[in-house]
Amino acid sequence: MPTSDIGLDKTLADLGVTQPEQVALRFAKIRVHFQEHFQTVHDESEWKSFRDRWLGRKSGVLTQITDNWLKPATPQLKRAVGASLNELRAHVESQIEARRAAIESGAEESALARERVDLSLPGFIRPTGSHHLIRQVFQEIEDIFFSIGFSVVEGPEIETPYYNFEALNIPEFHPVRDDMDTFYLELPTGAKTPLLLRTHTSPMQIRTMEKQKPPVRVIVPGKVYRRDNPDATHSFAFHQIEGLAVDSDITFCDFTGTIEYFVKEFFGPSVKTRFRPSYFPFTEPSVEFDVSCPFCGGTGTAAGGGTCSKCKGAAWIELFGAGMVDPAVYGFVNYDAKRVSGFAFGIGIDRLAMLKYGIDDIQVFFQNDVRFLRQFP
Ligand code: FA5
Repeated sequence: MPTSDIGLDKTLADLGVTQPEQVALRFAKIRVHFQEHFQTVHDESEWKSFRDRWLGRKSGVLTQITDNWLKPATPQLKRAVGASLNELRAHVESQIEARRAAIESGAEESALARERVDLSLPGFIRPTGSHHLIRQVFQEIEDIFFSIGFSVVEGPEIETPYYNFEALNIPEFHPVRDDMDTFYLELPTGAKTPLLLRTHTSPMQIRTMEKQKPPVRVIVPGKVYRRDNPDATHSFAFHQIEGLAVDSDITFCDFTGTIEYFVKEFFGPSVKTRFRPSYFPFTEPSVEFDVSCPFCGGTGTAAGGGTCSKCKGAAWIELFGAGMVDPAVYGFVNYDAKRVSGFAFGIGIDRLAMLKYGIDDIQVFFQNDVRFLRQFP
């Protein structure tokens, strides 16, 4: 209803109001008008225009009553207009405030309703990944060695020739370096020492012994690099786990017992083991460690007859190199070779995993094909 309909644009005299009772009637009409308008206010923007229309300083209804009715009122009517105006103001203000609170809490409730979780709805299935098979094999091996008192240390993949070769009793021009050609880093001219990608985890033997006195019992999992051409059993980046135990009284029997324990835990108790003489400049004596072929049960014959394709009929599979630590190595780390003894081994993880899980091409470990990875959840 426009304000002109309730006479707000006129003075009381213009409206013919001369008695206090008539004033009361006029104000009663305004209350009705207020209530009608009040019903239509439901949200914040409606509330704001409602508030401005009634309480606005310049042209709100209450301002108009003050300006057009109260100020020009005759002394006889002034008191009645003033009293009614005060009552109306109190009513309008309290109603407007109450509606503001109602709108606010209503908005909160509906926001809460929007956020409420319906527990009966089906959940989201988020696919979880799994560890790469190589990581799983590392874990298996680490657990076995943890159980007999070894701990894990890790070291840098970028090494100096000293740690990768010299301190392991492999001087420059030693023929063993041919088998371990690697990648060298481009360094600024004038750099004091070349840097290379380590060819094995054995440098950590030196770094560990430099840092701690015997007893030492560590394994070193990690990535290593060689300039080998990729084929089914070779990669230029692969994984090894080094083992080193040094103490005052470690014998060759401790060495063979530890290795056999590990292999039977890893492949199962029925697997047979054997040592063959070998050569590494940092172990003396050195051995290659073989297991009876787990695929043909150490017979050399495949289940359906014919030669076993895994061991090629040999009945044995070469697993890794190892040996008693060469006394010359102790000289590089200030251990007294007369007082300490120990053993070391270096296991190629990729080939071990291939053996255990029947994988015939090392390259699948690096291709990230999920059809392969999902077979090892
Ligand atoms: C070594 O690397 C010695 N550091 C091991 C060692 C440690 C001997 C401590 C004695 C004492 P070798 O070069 O044989 O040894 O390599 C160890 C294993 O790494 C191999 O048995 C094989 O499983 C794996 N390996 C070697 N070259 C590759 C390659 N290009 N790709 C994948 N695996 C490889």
